[in-house]
Amino acid sequence: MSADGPGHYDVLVIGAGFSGLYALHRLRGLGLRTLVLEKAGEVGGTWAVNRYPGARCDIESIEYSYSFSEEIQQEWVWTETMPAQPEIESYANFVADRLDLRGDIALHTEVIAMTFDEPSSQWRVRTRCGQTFVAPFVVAASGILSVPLEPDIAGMDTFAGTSLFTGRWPRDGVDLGGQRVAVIGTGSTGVQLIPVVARDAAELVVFQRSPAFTLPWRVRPFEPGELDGLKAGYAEIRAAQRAHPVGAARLSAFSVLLEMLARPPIKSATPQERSRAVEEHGVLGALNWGDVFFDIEANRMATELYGEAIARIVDDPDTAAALVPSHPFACKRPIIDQGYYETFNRDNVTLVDLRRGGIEAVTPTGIDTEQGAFEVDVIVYATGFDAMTGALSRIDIRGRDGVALRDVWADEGPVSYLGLQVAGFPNLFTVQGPGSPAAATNFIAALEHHVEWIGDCVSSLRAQGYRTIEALPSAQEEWIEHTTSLVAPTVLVHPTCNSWYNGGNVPGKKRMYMGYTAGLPEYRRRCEEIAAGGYTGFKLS
Ligand code: N01
Repeated sequence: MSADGPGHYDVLVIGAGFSGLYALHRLRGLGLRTLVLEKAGEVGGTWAVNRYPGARCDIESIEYSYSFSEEIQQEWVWTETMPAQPEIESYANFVADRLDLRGDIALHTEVIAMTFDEPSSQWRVRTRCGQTFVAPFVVAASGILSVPLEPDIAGMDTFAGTSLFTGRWPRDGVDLGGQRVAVIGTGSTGVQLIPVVARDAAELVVFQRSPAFTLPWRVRPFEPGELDGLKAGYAEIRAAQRAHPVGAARLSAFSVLLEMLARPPIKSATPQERSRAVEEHGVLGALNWGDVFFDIEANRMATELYGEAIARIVDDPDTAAALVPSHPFACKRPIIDQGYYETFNRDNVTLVDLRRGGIEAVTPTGIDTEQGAFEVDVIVYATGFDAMTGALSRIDIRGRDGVALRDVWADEGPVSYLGLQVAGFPNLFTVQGPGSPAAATNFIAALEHHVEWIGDCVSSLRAQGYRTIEALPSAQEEWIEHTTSLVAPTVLVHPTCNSWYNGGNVPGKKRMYMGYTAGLPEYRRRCEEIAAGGYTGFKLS
């Protein structure tokens, strides 16, 4: 590791996931002595630990990949249209090797505290092993979905069988053959996991608190020569991505939603037109109306149709009814699946709709609910994440006057300026912080922009002799007003929606929509304008 004193660097990066890997490459390329601190024993971040069966990205591989290196995008070989977890993890390792990053990554190095020393304008960063690192700049590349949320169910630790958490699935896998398995949680993770577990396990009991809206999708291996053809046109593919609001111009979970916005309203459709939509296009046809995002009544009408579409797939009418969501469509992240509803026609699968009676406790032999007891050998918790702010809230981060970041976010909600900085925390950059487009876009496209903006900013400050940059409270306030005004007319903020987008999935977390929904091109334009204007909204000193 390159250092001019024990633990002294120009920039410290927290996390060696996709953001951290690119940050290291970019910052090093700018001549900055950079060290990445990673708590895990491997690179890849969220994609290295969410190893549950069925884990897969819902954006096409040729777009869910770094665009900054022509060599990397030409050399790496994707095998499927939408990549599965093992391939994404291998890709992260390939990039780390190809760019010779490992020498500047400290693995097994968990940051637990950091303090901004005002006289020296330096961050002092402490790790669990007791090391201290010092640098004027810190880039938090700690992930938006990197802190798994374990539910608070009585008796969880008394279970005598195997407890598994999708967010830290055993590296060597788990043989579920012949086992009675419970899955708790039916978000994106549960919806991917459930069809695969159903095929492997002797019995599967799905504990569902909120049914998902999910659209069927075909993932397939590339045909011979297909990937080469795509790679030959990579310049056009990347240009189209850059121009697209979600940073993915080909079909993805997000682009399906965007296309819906341009569709006619359900409210002016005739009953025949509505029925035909379901007959011809199933669950997608049920939801494919332009007014569902803005009009809660239209949303309810679409949900009713959605129920009809489910009933055409799921044989048992009770089970079909139990799979119909109660929250508005689109207030949670879109999900795409492979054979989710068909799974509930299997003899070895039981659905427990917790809206009819919740979980009371985990016992040594299984799960007790208000509807009865279920004996199982394995419990899988697919219960989500403390998203966006979770990773940094777990570090004791002290900015000006010793103020703790976790207290600011607890009191004011997940505030930030551009999702890049929080007022009162100079020289601390957040990659994909709250208020940035991350949550509703192709994360890789979004992170590339953030990393590049941060690198340019640090270089520019140093060239001009500035030591600190910090978001102004007034600019932060205006940004939050702007981001919240964008979603105010939509179902994204409906009170019945508890989602990681708004923090409603974490007990006690202050609710605030944490994304920027005007799209990546508009966001980029604003960030470039701010930089060109001498970093308007930031104080430089
Ligand atoms: O988490 P979630 P996730 N008792 O929060 C339930 C990304 N991702 O890991 O909704 C019973 O969506 C909870 O119920 P409720 C993607 O961005 C991407 O599935 O709170 N149930 C919900 O059903 C995604 O949005 C990919 O009522 C409990 C589930 O657990 C994000 O990760 C794949 C419970 C959590 O769903 C998060 O998805 C996977 C309890 N005590 C993930 N506590 C792809 O790229 C929670 N639940 C495709």
